[in-house]
Amino acid sequence: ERRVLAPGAVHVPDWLDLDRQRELVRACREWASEGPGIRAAVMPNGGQMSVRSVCLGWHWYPYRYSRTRDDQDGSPVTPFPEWLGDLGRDAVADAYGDPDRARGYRPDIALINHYDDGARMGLHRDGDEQSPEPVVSLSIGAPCLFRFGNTENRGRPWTDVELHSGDLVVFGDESRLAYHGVPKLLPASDLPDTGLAAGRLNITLRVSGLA
Ligand code: MD5
Ligand code: FE
Repeated sequence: ERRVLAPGAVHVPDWLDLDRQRELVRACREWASEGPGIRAAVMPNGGQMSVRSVCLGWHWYPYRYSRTRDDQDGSPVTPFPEWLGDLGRDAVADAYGDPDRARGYRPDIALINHYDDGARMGLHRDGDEQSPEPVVSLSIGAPCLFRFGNTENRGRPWTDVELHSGDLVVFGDESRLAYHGVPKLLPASDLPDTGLAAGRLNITLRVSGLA
């Protein structure tokens, strides 16, 4: 099942089977424990983000990318693994129903965000990448309310969408620079056993366009 949210934005509910979700949870746990570990990024105004994040390939900190963890211990970022790029390519092919569209898709960044119960993400645009290629978003664990806005400003119109464990969303074309956010997590009942103890995991795959 594919739900087109807007031109270039496609939601595929339950795209990851349970084995894949468990594999990703295991991998994220490992990545989060490497080096200085998972962290809540600090914004230029001194505020701390409520999600905790870890990066592969390029390290994001508000609002730039680096090969080193410049807001932590300066150590090199964990490499982006080949298998994750393959998963991203499959995601784009399935969401757009067009293998040709995905053939050249080579993500080199993964941003892994963990939301605990009170965490949220305000409306923003993902504009630090230099490439117009799509962002692949994978959700695991507790469901959330995802707010998909417009490309002009943080205000209406927006569309609220529930994202559940296993869901895929691909944001490309006109939707690549749309405002979006996560106002809240939703009550988690009858969750599949992914191995995630609590909260929500979101993995985004991106093309940096950086050398
Ligand atoms: C999340 N994460 O559900 C979202 C999924 C982030 C973030 O927003 O920056 O880590 S990514 C949603 C996204 C990416 C790129 C473009 C658009 C949405 N969009 O145009 O709506 O935790
Ligand atoms: Fe974002």
